[in-house]
Amino acid sequence: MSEALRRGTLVSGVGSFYTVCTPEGERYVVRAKKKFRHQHLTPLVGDEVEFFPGKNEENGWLETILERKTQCVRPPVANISLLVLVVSPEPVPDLKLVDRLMVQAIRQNIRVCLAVTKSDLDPDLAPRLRASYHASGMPVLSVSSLTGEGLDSLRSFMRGSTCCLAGQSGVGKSTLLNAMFGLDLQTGDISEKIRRGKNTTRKAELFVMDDIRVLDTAGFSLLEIETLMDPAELREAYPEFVPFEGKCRFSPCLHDKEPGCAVSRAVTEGTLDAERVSRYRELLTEVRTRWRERYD
Ligand SMILES: Nc1nc2c(ncn2[C@@H]2O[C@H](COP(=O)(O)OP(=O)(O)OP(=O)(O)O)[C@@H](O)[C@H]2O)c(=O)[nH]1
Ligand SMILES: [Mg+2]
Ligand SMILES: [Zn+2]
Repeated sequence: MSEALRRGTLVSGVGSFYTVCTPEGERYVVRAKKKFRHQHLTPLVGDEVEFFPGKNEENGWLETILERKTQCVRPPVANISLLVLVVSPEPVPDLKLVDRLMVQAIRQNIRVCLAVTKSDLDPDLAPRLRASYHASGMPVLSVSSLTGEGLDSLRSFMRGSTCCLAGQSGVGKSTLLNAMFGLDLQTGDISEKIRRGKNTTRKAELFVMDDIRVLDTAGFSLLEIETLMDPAELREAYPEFVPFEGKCRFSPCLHDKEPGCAVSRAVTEGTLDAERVSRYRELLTEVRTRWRERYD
């Protein structure tokens, strides 16, 4: 007797074993078929899949990965509709990482917001970042898992979405999910010596609540992401440049060092945030190099 194919969501993966959750809330551990490896297709947390549950106590098999609506490389997750970027006063925010993740999200039409955690430690960080990202349109929320500040606003923001929390190790992603949803995720200290997190969360895991699906992911750093795209496309991922399109002396203008650039003018006039534009230019240089060397 052949078993029936079932539908479910991939909620976690360890090695070659994956946990799949059905719409009824049943969980099964399955293994990926070899064919995925031949297709260079790695199952991702968040994937909608078809699987055979497996008989008796045996593990089942992952049969099909359904078409992905979105797919992120870092963190490696599929089908998210909201990326919650998380920064905190400590570890010191890496805004290059924030910008890069924002680019990745915008290019796929994934909504993005910035949660500034640990507001109890420095209430000024969120307002500062809000000013800096104002022109980009990215919402910046001030939260504290310790005092509870902003947790309701963030929860409302996440309602109806499949959300992924991403950012450096130690910013408080797991602590935030525990505080917001009463979960019991393991959290870690910040190292006294290097002032960084200790990579407490090791893998991505999806939690399904009533009207929110949320992914906790392992912290990572700028070193782990590379951005391969046509340099001209990077500009499109900066919403604050849109009002200046067609206003530069040269067209197309990458808003780098071209004379008569409207973006440079806006920076001088204080309409655009100088640091954000300067980080864009750094990233542009990297993207250009990477694009030139893409066949090496
Ligand atoms: N003061 C304060 N400390 C916090 C807050 N949120 C988290 N922390 C502390 O920050 C440290 C790191 O928290 P985690 O939740 O493990 O951080 P994470 O982002 O999940 O880190 P990784 O799993 O390593 O990526 C812990 O010592 C937490 O107690 C907060 O709102 N206020
Ligand atoms: Mg964590
Ligand atoms: Zn320009």
